[in-house]
Amino acid sequence: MKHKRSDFPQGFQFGVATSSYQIEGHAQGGAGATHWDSFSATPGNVANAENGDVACDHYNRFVADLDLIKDAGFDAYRFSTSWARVQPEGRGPANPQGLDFYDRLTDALLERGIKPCATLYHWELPSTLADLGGWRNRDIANWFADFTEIIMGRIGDRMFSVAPINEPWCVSWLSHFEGHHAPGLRDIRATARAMHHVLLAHGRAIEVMRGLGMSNLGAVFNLEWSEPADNSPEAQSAAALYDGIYNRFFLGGVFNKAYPQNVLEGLAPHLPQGWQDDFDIIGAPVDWCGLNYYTRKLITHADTAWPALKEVPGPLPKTQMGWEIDPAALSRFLIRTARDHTGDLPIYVTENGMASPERRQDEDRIDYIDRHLAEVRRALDHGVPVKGYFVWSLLDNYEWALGYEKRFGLVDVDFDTLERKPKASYFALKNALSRS
Ligand code: IFM
Repeated sequence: MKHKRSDFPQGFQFGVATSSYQIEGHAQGGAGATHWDSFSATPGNVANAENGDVACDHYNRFVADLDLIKDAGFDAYRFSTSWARVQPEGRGPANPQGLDFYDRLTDALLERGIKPCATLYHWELPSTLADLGGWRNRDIANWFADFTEIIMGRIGDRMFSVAPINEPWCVSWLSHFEGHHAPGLRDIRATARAMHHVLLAHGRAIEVMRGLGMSNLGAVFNLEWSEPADNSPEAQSAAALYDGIYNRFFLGGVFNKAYPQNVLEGLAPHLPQGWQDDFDIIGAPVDWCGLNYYTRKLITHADTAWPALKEVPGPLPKTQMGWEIDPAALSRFLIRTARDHTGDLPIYVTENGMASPERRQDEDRIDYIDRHLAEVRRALDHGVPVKGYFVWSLLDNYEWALGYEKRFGLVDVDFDTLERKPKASYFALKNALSRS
């Protein structure tokens, strides 16, 4: 790896990220059913109908996993808390085993000198709440606030940072418009409601955590750079709309208290009544902004109903996911986000990494990370207050609808034996973090 720790400012945080359903093993410890359990049990939704029942069995093996984080020299660990593990019915009584698990995880991180960075929700909605309409139901903002109070009432005193929701675009658009993730809907009214309610729930969780006296609260967005596939005005406006739906809707709601006009042209009729009155909750001040970045898309016009756009295959080298590798878009995003949305607020790259079939000598991943770190440095040179970079992911894990085949880990997991084996990228980062 070309980069080393001392290439970055003093105090810059290097971390790894994971999420609960993708690694813990959901079928243990008294966790309730989630919409990912039923989505994956439905033929055709998930590769090989795989689910998160066992995953990496992190629930039982977290001590060894945290040792891996420490041994590599990472400063921070970004994990998520499973709503259904904490409240199996989504509302009502907490599961003591679930709370104990996150309590022990937190203490084990602190004992190792690793900063705990929690995300409250990373996609496994309790089934009972899905039955009530899930993200389509405005009440979810209050259910989520109650969950926040319970879990952060237990571990909030020891968090370095907390963000309520991972990737609002995935929670809403990918899951309710494209149907690729649970609950697998393809309905524009459901989508519009989910897009708005996910931000409302974010705002309510921030309110609750402020009430608990917590600080260093943020929001995490996934961004995709949108490039017109050609010079035609149709492609340009399709790309601008893709950018609006994917990126600017969520950043705009939280940081500018407004949704982009080009998105409202198609979405406004489907938004819940009175949405304009929710921005004081949605836009409650946060302390940092997290960006998850992986790829770009080439976009052009499509002869369909709104949004009338489609992706076009691009020429750049691709990862195991089929995603084009475009590091330069990361610095463009960091610079643009600070300019248009966040100003002087700290920005973290909360996820970046690649899926690769290479299970030992993953030189492709080392190169991917190196090239993206170069873009973080470029943004720093432009004066963007980037404060940290998290690799997705520590372990190979459950890649949602794609099952266990797509491997994002710095550490290989044999899903038959659950044995962990650090890859070349793990050692390259360990070496980079120790060099000054
Ligand atoms: O695995 C996911 C993660 O759950 C959220 N961000 C993107 C990753 C890779 O697809």
